[in-house]
Amino acid sequence: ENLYSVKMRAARKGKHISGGEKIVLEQEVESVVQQLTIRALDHSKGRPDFINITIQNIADETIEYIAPLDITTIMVDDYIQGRECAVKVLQKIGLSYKASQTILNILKTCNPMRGAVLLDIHSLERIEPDKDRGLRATNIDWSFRLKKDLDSVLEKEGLNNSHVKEAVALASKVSNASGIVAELCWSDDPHYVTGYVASQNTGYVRISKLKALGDATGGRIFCFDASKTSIEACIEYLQEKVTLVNK
Ligand code: PML
Repeated sequence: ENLYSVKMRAARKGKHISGGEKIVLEQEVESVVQQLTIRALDHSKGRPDFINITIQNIADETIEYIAPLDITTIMVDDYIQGRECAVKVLQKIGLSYKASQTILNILKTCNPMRGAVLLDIHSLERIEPDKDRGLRATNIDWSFRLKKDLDSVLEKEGLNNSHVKEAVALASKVSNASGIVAELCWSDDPHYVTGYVASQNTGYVRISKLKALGDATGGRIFCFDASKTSIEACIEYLQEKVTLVNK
């Protein structure tokens, strides 16, 4: 199979606005470039003055296939309740109450970045090498062979939107990285208030409201346990390994 990675990022005055990535067959490259261009030009998050699209061929033998995390959804009345719920799920994963609160507070206050915060769960320090850019988990998508099936499965569950699809693929890779014990995420899209906590032991736990409508803060926190592996190995896996998720 001839596969290509297509990546888009859009910025204004050097600040991240939006991004996206797909791994597709050669014949899909053109339409995916168009789709990602439309997303980049969506002005709801501000008009970009810079759009970068890269197209790169991927060697078959470098690809890793993984299973997706199971998805559950918790409905909450408002984001206050949602955030309490997120702290509980983080504690269930094994993080202390203090660590869980710290994780939540960082996401509440961090500026939208291209990448994620990498947080050491023992020192509670941010350890991503580039604090402005964050750590980008990239080279991830659903396996093209099964995409149609996936759409019908997600549709039945009322989950067939690009936020969910992209987030589940990414969280499945992130939770598979050695050293990562949990992830907390909500979107920086002001119109999208659902977020999640993910880990190998809980799966992908969606929480219906994690922020107020209109709030443009959001992003991802990857929680790292340094006793398990080196930071370098973890970062290398998250950024470089080409991972396709199979349903
Ligand atoms: C994003 O698209 O920016 C992140 C969305 C995370 C939640 C997706 C969901 O499960 O609804």
